Amino acid sequence: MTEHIIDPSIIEAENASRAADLNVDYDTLGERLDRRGIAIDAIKSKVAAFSVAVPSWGVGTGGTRFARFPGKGEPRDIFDKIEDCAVIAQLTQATRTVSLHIPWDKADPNRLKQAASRFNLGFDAMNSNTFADAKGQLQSYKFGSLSAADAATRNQAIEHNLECIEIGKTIGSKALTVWIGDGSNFPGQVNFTSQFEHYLDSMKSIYAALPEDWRIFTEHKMYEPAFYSTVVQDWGTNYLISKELGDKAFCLVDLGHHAPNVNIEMIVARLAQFGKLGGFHFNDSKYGDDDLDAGSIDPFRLFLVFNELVDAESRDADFAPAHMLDQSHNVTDPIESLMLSAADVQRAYAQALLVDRQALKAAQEANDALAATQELRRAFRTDVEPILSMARLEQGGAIDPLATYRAAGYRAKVAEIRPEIEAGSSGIV
Ligand SMILES: [Mn+2]
Repeated sequence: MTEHIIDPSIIEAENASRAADLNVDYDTLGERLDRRGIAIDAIKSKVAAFSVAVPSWGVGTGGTRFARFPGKGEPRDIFDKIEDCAVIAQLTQATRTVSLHIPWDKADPNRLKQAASRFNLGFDAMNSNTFADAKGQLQSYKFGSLSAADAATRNQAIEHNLECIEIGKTIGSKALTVWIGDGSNFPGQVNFTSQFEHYLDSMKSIYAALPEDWRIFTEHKMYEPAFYSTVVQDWGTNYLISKELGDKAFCLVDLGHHAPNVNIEMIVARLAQFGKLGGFHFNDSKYGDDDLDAGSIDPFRLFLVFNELVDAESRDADFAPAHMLDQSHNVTDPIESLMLSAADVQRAYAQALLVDRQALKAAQEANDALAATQELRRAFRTDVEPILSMARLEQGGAIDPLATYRAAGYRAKVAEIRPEIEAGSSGIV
């Protein structure tokens, strides 16, 4: 029996006030889609089955290099975080898994498993952390971790990743995501080649410990915290890594980890074509790794990414990249941001499902650029909100997650039992 944190009667009352309008909106959209040869219920089913993982670190208030402004009722530990994730899942019905970050979320794995199963939550990819020093660790990662010049430091970083796999095995995770901050700040500080050799050797040791049914995801990022060079700086290097490691290794695309204006959807297409697209960290960006809410800056780009994913899905039924949000919430209630972001990712998926693939192909083959791009724009301009709302309603979620969350007064309630915590690591990866 799944436990509910938000009293279902609150959700029912909130939904009751919106159900009549939703039914009209859904039927109207259904008629319009029907004229385009699209069955709205089929789209709704796919949207309902869609899930994006919530990062445990996302439910805490984030920060910048300059400051962190803690919010009220912030989670004190991973168990509070799991409860916050359960609220997001209950209201949106779009986030069935939680992604843990070790050592931030370190706890008895059996307790973690129990805590999540109370709310019928599963665990997504494990995330290792060798970009910061953990309390009491022997070697420092100041000058690198998996690619460090010092063998003892590399070994410690490898051991940490092996520990993440062990924890993950107990809690039912099936993947490890590795992102390192290794790089350099000065020309000449490191030898690019030997640094990357060290990295590959370390990753091979980690790969060797992966269970048979696990995947390993490597995440590229152009810069930061190293500002002159970064070891895994772009998708090309990421692809090389996945090829060097083997069939269980895949590339993870974090939308914020590219230079402005980079054609990310094309990177997605390339990685999918060659079977190396592992998954996503969804967020949005104006300038760099801003970790803004998914779809808040450039929803068209998010749609174009999903257009490639649906295209890949249409060619390969087994195509199933991992979806996760990776955001930092500095000025909003993280639960609110994550709920809206999950819906925005779902929205991009729903819009991409509306693209008439045959018409698009015909336009492309006829070199009719405008007809092709109009096909995409028509899908993107369709307001699919009634589909998302109906999918939530039918699964016990909220037609309007934000309004329902506010009506439930969750944040004020947990603020009473969770004492304010000091500003700590914000965890932007
Ligand atoms: Mn990320």
